[in-house]
Order: sequence, then C-alpha cells, then structure tokens
Amino acid sequence: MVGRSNVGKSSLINALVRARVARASAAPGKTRLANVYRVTRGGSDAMYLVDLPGYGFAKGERRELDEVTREYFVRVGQVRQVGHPPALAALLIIDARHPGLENDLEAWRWLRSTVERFGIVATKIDKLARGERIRAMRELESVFEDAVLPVSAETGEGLDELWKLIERLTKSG
Ligand SMILES: Nc1nc2c(ncn2[C@@H]2O[C@H](COP(=O)(O)OP(=O)(O)OP(=O)(O)O)[C@@H](O)[C@H]2O)c(=O)[nH]1
Ligand SMILES: [Mg+2]
Repeated sequence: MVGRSNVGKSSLINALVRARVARASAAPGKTRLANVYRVTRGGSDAMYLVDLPGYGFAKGERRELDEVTREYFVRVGQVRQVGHPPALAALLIIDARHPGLENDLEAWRWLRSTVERFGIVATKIDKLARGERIRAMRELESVFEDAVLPVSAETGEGLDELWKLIERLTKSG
C-alpha cells in the first residue's frame, strides 16, 4: 500500500482483514516504517500486505516517495530475482477527492518504472456525492491511464473487488 500521508492506507488494511491490526490516525505521518502483515484467506497461499509510510506530509519534503518505500520495492525486487519468488505488487492509494495531485503522479511514474505489477485504488469514496464521484473517477482514470478501483474503508464499499484485484496482482506466473 503506497500513497500520500493520511490517505487511508492503514485503514484500508484493517478493513480488508476486518481487524484493527494497522494503526490509523487522523494525524498524518502515523506510519513511519514498513509494517508487514501475513494474511491467509480460505485455501489460498499466504500473502503479505505491507503498510508503507505516506508521502507529502513533512514540510518541505521534496521526494514523492520516502526512502523506506523506495528501498522496500528496490530491495524486495532484487531478492526476488533469486530462487522462486512470490509475486511483488504495489497498490497506489489515492484520495478520491483529489485526483491528479503532482506527488501522486510522481509516485505513479516511479512505481510504473520499478514494480512490475501495480493497481490504483481511489479511497474515501464515501465522502463524495454521486455527481462528484462520477467526475472524480473519470478524471482519475484519464490521469492514470488505467482502471481505478473506488473503495471505502468506512463503508466497506469495493473491498471484495479490492481482494480480487490483490489476488490477480499476486497470482504467480
Ligand atoms: N470517510 C473515510 N475516512 C477514512 C477512510 N479511510 C481512512 N479514513 C480516515 O482517514 C484518516 C487517516 O487514515 P490512515 O489509515 O491512518 O491513513 P494512512 O494513509 O495510513 O496515513 P499515514 O500512516 O500517515 O501515511 C483517519 O482519520 C481515518 O479514519 C475512508 O474510506 N472513508
Ligand atoms: Mg498509516
């Protein structure tokens, strides 16, 4: 899970596993390290959901992704080249209310050039009224040139689809 500070990455992990495992907070900059959660669902193989620190919070911060996040994808990518690696995928989490922010676009460019598999998720969709929502989704899909999945950690909307997306992204082969 990659995204701006306070976008709702930790909340989304909690909503996905239906438990309060990841610490969420109204104050941005809560998650400072990579927190790894091992998840098993039904008969499928175990997977790891990784909650990464957000970007765009520290004042004067220039880089779109913090060092922990960059190192995570670069190093895990290197380790994966040895042996029989599980799939590595990134989910870029965007605030549905703010399509096309420059730091999100930079994060997207970096991920696209670094991680083989990634998906884009628009969260806090519950905060948008119908008309705003249609407009925001249209704008997001045009900015990111890809399908964007609307979800809410608050109402649970889109979580089944998000699990399907995660399963698709992490399928071996
Ligand atoms: N309405 C609504 N609020 C949400 C949703 N997801 C998260 N929030 C709220 O947004 C705030 C930030 O959530 P976090 O999950 O801590 O955000 P984060 O991306 O992990 O933040 P950092 O760890 O600082 O990078 C909290 O107050 C959450 O309750 C959502 O889908 N809908
Ligand atoms: Mg967090």
